[in-house]
Amino acid sequence: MITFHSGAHEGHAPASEYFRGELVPCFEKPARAQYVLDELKARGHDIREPVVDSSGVLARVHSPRYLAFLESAWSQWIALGAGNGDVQPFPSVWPVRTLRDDVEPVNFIARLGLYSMDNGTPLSAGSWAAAKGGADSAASAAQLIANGARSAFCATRPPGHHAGADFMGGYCFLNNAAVAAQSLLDSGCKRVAVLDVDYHHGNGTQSIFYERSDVLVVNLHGDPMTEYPFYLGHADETGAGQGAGFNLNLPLAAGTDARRWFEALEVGCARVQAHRADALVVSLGLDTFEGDPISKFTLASSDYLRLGERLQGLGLPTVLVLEGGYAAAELGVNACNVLEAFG
Ligand code: SP5
Ligand code: ZN
Repeated sequence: MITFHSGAHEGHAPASEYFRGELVPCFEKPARAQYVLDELKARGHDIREPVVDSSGVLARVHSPRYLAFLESAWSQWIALGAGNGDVQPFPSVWPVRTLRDDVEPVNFIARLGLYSMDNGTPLSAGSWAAAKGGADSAASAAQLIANGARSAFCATRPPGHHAGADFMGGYCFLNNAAVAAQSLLDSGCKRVAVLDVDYHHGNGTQSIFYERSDVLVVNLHGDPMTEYPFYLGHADETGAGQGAGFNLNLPLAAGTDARRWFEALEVGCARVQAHRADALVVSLGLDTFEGDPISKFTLASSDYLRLGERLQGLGLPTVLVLEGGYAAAELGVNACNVLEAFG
């Protein structure tokens, strides 16, 4: 399968994130993509740098003020203090209910909070370039599909499915799956389906398309009552307005095993089939793996062969976009198992 990958990902390398109030090394680290690339090369896949500039489609998925902030965030941060280049900025205040989010404060940390859903999405010098390289990869994969290819893979990091129209979160800055879906529509598809199999609910993708009927969003994930992102991903979220009926959430208890997970996948696949989509985008999170350090499903490496086979069986032109998966050393085998079984 043709894979798009931007070398710019290496520039997104924050040192630490918060875990139970302490700073710990980041789970979402450059080695993840390196393991995937090494395995792709070992199995003879065709790996290409992105060829499409996603600026146009990004402006259709994200808000102008968020894109402007993100693009210049690191340079704004280092301009504020001589030593800031070696310090990670974290938000510490957020405009929750009753507070205003329509006025951008001048204070940098206050603006960072305005554009963040959590304090778990650290920035570093190359974050914008890395995220943009991922979005360019997603747009490139969509173009390949529009030109007749059956499938394409985006070996992207940082991931994207938690990023909403105007916020970052959950290690995500730009919503690569939404970029792929919107690009497919812009190149002539009438209906697209997004199937998100990451352990965590793809709140960003859901919210971006929540009031639209042209993009069906199906999510299979840890129950938000106990799992991140907590505040979205319940079964009663089915879409609104024109989008009523075009969102399906299949929350599963922490500890869910492969047997139960594949049963839920069948429900999701049936809904995708009923949408009569022209193309499919898969948010391929691999943090459903039994060895994942932050997640609680128990899929084995061989289960990703079964996943690839099932996705193939949908019979749709498909863009697969890498999302989470933090058992870094196994990430390459798990991702390549999906691609190989897809064929
Ligand atoms: C794309 C993606 O997978 N983002 C995930 C973001 C998760 N951020 C919250 C991490 C909380 C970790 N809690 C770990 C509990 C381990 N016992
Ligand atoms: Zn995840």
